[in-house]
Amino acid sequence: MIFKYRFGNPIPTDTVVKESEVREDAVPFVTVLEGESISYEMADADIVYGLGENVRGINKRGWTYCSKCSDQPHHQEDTHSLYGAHNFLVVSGKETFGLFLDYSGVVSFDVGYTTKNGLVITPADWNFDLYILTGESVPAIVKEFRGMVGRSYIAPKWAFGYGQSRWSYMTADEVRQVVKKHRENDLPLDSVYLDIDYMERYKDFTLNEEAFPNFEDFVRELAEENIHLVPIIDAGVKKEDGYSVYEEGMEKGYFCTKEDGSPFVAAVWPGHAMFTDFLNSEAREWFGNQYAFLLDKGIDGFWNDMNEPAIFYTEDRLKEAFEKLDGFKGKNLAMEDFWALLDVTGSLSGNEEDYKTFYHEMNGQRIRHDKVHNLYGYNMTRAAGEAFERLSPDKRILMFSRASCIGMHRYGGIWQGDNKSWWSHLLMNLQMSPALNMCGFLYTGADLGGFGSNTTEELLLRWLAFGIFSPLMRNHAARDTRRQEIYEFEDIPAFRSILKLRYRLLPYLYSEYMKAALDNEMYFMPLAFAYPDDPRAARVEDQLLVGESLMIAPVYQPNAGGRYVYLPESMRMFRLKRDGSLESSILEAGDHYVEIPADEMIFFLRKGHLLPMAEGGNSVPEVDFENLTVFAYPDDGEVSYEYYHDDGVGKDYDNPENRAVITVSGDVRGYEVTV
Ligand code: MIG
Repeated sequence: MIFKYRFGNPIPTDTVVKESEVREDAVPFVTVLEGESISYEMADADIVYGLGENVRGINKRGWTYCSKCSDQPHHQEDTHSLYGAHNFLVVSGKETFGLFLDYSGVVSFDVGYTTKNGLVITPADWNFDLYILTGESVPAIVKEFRGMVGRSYIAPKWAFGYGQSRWSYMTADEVRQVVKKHRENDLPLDSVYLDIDYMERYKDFTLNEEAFPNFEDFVRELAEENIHLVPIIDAGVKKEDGYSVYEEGMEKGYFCTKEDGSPFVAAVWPGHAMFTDFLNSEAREWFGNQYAFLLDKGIDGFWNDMNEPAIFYTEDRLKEAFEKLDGFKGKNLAMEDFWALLDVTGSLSGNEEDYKTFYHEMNGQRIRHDKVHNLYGYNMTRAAGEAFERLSPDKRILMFSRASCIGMHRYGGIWQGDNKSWWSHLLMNLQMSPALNMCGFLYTGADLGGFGSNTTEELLLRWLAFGIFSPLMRNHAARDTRRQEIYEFEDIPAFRSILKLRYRLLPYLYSEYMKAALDNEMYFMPLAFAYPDDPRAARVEDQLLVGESLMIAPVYQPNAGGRYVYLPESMRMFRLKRDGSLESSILEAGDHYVEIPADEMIFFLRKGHLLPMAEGGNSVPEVDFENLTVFAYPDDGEVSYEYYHDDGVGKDYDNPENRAVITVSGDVRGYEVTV
């Protein structure tokens, strides 16, 4: 059941697509203190799931989170806000219910931080829709919520292949080298990402013709090798006379303005830049149309960056900073003064005050940015998604964004922003994944190996052993960090076998992804979602279910050599050896210490479930999705699996012919089947 309550006069977010009637009775479960907070008293054993992109564990208890899209390249355990704003959670325990705050402003969720059992939600103002959802189980509540916010974005099948990225591929030849080295080393690859360096001085929808000459031919040349080029698009539009996107946007009044109506300018990568008013539907349409510049050149995938929006500095703030700095000149700096001095420059980027100085024109209303902050990246990606429907109605286009808000999940996926080459961020990647799925974000993935800081071979191996299960599987690193392409490391065979396993698992992973998207199901699940009556399963923070058949237990610590795994029931364990062979054995329910050297990995097949596998290949088009080997762990007698399969490019998602049922019976051998 969905219970909807309206407070004040909410700014429309267009997040909810299935309308429910506004109720007037008391809100169930929670206590609403109008103008202050929404609260709930948890029982000791209650678990809180959800909140999408946030730090900490699968169970969100014990911290305060704040929905405020933020550029957080140095985030760690005590960070409150990341790139997305995802106001959906489920309380599971004494009482089980879902809660969603449909709201465009900043909101904090104190989940047992101030007091152990207090869940306190505090929106910045009192204009929002509050939804309470009930259902017979946590997954049922999630499904109800997902139905309410609409179908998740579906990526083209090639985008389930491995992608290589690095901020600083400066020329076409450098990209060619990346492709060549993967192919030479027998390493699968489907895409190479272009970061801001492909543009002419960081100008959106331009090309650096010198570094990337004859771009169309280059795109075609790579396509012949089954490689897709995926360029980045930044939110800020360079302010430069003669640059058509700037001039047109100015002429039409499509950029955000300051209070006095003059254009709002802030510095990001291109230098002084304008911010398209994505909340204005005309501006959105106009910006979306710009993607045609690259679509027309054969590009079929993009990533949207810097759309929180990130602001390095504004002129006003900079001026203020220089004035303050002047005050320090010639002064004998006491320690307090010294810290204050550091703070002057340290607070220039992403300054809270700057977000209160510009305005949007939304449905004929002028709205200050901070009231709608969390809708900005969402609507940039919506601009692209809506444009793709017009410009490429029959072909899927890859799109994922850095900033997001629920609602955006219909137009694109997300990557998890700037992480670090830290072991803790590998675990965070795992823990965040089901929370994102709950909020509708299925096409997700973190920068494998870590973006900032220097990675190590072992960290990259372990991260990939988890990453091969992520829909978005991309190795990405910042410029000035250690080279992170697989071929830069010593033990290429170990990487090769892990990567190739991804391509053997693709029929299953893609099928599970599609069913999750089409049926509003989870792709990554906490164990408790499938084993609700097992109190031990509820506390497992470092294992996940991947679709209906698999459980994973990645290694996320250095020099570990193995780990403890908890099995809620007997499962069939697969072990990938460095030569690519798979061994399997049956493990009983309970706790196991499993040895897992860094050049091997394990995963589990659940009892009563099937795993269809392909021969593999070095790119998605090379994978045969029709002649499969099916592995089983039959309970007793017959086991079936609903296999989703389509051409991976078109949009005929609901065709019943895309679903075939595979049924086998007998022992645990591999079966050959053709679908
Ligand atoms: O301020 O385009 O998260 O993936 O490599 C950094 C350069 C801007 C942030 C993105 C990252 C990308 C980088 N960008």
